[in-house]
Amino acid sequence: MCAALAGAFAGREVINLADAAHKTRDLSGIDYALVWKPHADLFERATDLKAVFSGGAGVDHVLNLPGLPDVPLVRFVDRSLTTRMSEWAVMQCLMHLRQMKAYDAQQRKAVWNPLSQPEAREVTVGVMGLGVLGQDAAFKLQIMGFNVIGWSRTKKELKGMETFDSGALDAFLAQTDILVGLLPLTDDTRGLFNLALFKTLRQGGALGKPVFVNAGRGGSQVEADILQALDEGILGGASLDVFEAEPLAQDSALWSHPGIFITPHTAADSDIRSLFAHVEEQIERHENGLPLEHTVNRKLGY
Ligand code: NDP
Ligand code: OXD
Repeated sequence: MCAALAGAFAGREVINLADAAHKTRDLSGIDYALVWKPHADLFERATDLKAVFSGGAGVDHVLNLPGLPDVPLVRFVDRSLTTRMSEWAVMQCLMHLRQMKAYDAQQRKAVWNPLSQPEAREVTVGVMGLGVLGQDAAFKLQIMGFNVIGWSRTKKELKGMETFDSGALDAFLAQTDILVGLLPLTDDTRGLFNLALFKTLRQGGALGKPVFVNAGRGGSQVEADILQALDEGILGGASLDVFEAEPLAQDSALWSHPGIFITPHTAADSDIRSLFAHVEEQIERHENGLPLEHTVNRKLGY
């Protein structure tokens, strides 16, 4: 981070609080804070903040920071992060479409056994969350040939895509073969991906059984229910990048389940230089009297 900081925020004083030398430094008079997992006393010390910037696209844990001041909270929105997330979502959907778990198991046993191969257009991918990440992923999944539908709190009009608002969840799930979760963690989305929901996904589509893919937040999924759904044949597979508790415990049964792909919350890393450029741009806007972009609605929690 230090190397990236060296070229950032030209003409401004920057205090890197990861540097122990600033442990007791007076932070009153500081205008902006960029945070991810800050010291517990940050907001007691920085009493004059004009805006807080989240180091990530998700803000669930930032909203829970003790003493978070009532100033605009800006989240990270970035082309590179968005592109990486779409790469991950498309890759996971293709891995399930092309039965890569089964082929990997066969390869380990030197088994030559071609499996049935549906085409992407026979498979409906339902994307939950049609924000910055969900929309980009949805369009790129369409380009790969999947039939893509989407669900969000407020209904979206997206070219060539059937969309649903939050009141039409059951109709959306009933058509979905691969469910892709790109939702923020809020009071409304906590525990949403549970056994009851998995049971309402379409059974008997081109993949045989539905698949669950999640890179939103682990707090939205019930991991015991994912395992149960896989073991009872309600789900045919899963891809998880986020977990109820991170890092995922060594003894979690998710690690060794033959139907699950696991990545360690790396679907879309924040590029530090892009993050600093985004914060710099927003500060410039603010100081030029323009509205801050990507501000969080604290009532909605995202
Ligand atoms: P946005 O805020 O742009 O989009 C959020 C979407 O979720 C919107 O479409 C919103 O609906 C929808 N939504 C929120 N609450 C509900 C609800 N209760 N019911 C239905 N839809 C709802 O967020 P991003 O797309 O930028 O990011 C999504 C999440 O991805 C982040 O919050 C973060 O948790 C996660 N993330 C994960 C990363 C990783 O590496 N695994 C990296 C970056 C982000 P509406 O459009 O109506 O407002
Ligand atoms: C984010 C994340 O929210 O990395 O940016 O999960």
